[in-house]
Amino acid sequence: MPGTTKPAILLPAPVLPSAMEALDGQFTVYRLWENPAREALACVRGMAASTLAGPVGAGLFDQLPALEIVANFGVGYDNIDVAAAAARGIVVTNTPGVLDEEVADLTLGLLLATLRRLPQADAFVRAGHWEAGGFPLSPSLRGRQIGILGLGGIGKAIARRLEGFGVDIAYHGRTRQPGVAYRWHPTPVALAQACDVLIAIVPGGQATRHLVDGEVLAALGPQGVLINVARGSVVDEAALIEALQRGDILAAGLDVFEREPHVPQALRAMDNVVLLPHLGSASELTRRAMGALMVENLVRWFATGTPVTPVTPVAETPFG
Ligand code: A2R
Repeated sequence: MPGTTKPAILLPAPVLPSAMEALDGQFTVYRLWENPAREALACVRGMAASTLAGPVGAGLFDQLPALEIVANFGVGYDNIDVAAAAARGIVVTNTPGVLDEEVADLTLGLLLATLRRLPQADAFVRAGHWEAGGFPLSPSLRGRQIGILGLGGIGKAIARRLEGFGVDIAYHGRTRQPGVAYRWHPTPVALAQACDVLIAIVPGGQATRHLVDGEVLAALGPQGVLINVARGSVVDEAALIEALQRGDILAAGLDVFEREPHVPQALRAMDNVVLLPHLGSASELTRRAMGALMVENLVRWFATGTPVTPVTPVAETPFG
């Protein structure tokens, strides 16, 4: 029958309309939320995943015996059990590179908003308080030492921008990077001790769970500012709330949370935090580019057997 030669793929949750259209053009698409028949799932060879679709692991793989590839919408793939995928010979791809500059832009915006208290100042004007007196003076970015926790593609894009701001930059990763001029610190605590702004931009998953804990926050110090644009799991949220309440650190700018979209009431009630609903790559332009790369990974896999951006095999599963 014409048309049945298109590979069958599964969508666990809706994706961007532009990506949906491209997928419908290239594949026979089964939508999990429409409860496709078991026989349909048996012929599914590809999957388009995202953090919105929930965890993708052995449970789902067991229902998809013909699955060859999981193409993730996003650079972080802590939503996918890559070890379970590898054990079944399933290829996993992500969307690195196309969002680095966008996430870095957002990070600088969040950093400045947190230090100069821009959302609080906007609320001040809207509430009509300006006519009764000026807005209190804010902390500053001037003279600060910035620590980047995870100097990868996005971390470097953040660092490039920070160079223009004339601030000191240091970093921590598991290894010192050859050819990088920024100071490397061997542990997150050592980085936090040397800095008064800590920007978390490591991948999520078990290996980085609570990398920023109470000890790291204490090391950041009473003038310290934490910016988290990585994953909620990277920061011990309970320890962060305590550190902010006790004045162990000054302020925080958070784009990600441990149980998104739940944001603890304690954080929502604080005046020294800026809270965003996971906006990192969330512009129309960049989300379209991510969708196109996700689709291209599937198309290339079925056409050539070589996806564009396979996830680099890792020693330990980032599945958290
Ligand atoms: O550890 P290294 O030298 O491989 O450096 C990587 C670092 N990293 C870690 N640092 C400390 N402890 C760890 N357990 C650890 N695991 C990884 O994070 C590297 O410098 C950086 C990750 O860089 P990329 O793989 O280029 O990721 P990209 O595109 O910058 O995105 C980072 C994350 C995503 O996975 C999403 O969760 C979020 O940003 O949007």
